[in-house]
Amino acid sequence: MWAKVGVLFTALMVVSTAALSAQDRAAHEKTKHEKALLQITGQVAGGEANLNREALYALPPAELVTSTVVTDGQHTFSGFLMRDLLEQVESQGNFVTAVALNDYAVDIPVSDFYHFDVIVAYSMDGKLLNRSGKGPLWIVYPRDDHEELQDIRYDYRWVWQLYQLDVLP
Ligand SMILES: Nc1nc2c(c(=O)[nH]1)N[C@H]1C(S)=C(S)[C@@H](COP(=O)(O)O)O[C@H]1N2
Ligand SMILES: [Mo]
Repeated sequence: MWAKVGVLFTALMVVSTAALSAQDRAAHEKTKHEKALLQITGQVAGGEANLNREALYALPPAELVTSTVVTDGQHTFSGFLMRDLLEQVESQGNFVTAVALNDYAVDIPVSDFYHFDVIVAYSMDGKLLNRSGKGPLWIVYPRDDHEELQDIRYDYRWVWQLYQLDVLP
């Protein structure tokens, strides 16, 4: 009797997994086990938040078409708004130190994220950003929409290979 139930359960599991495309199945498995892509520390709820890909994708999606100083022509970036992220973690800060995998770090005033639709991008032209490119996460300003953003003072805030935001008072 119990052996038969076991066989039935195994059969159901095979059927439900088979309903997913190979691609979705791989994405699902990866997301489940993936460690945090973005670490947020400092003036946030609980003092720290670690967000994996699944948590980042749960934020309202935002898209931005712009040229950059390091690529040719215009590109479509997908991600989420920096202000949505900071509100999600209940930020109380006025500055964030954005830290990259290559140890590059820069302080950015939080006011930037309210004056402009600055996004944290995880894909460019429909392709996920990876570490050998500017990924996994890249701070992207709506450079083409605002002349004042076409300035070196803003260029250095476009942190690529972003992995940590330290929220400062
Ligand atoms: N991770 C990371 N992001 C970075 C930098 C960097 O060295 N590392 N340089 C910054 C600076 S100074 C500028 S002007 C822009 C463009 O830099 P790049 O031409 O070196 O890509 O990216 C910014 N983001
Ligand atoms: Mo720079």
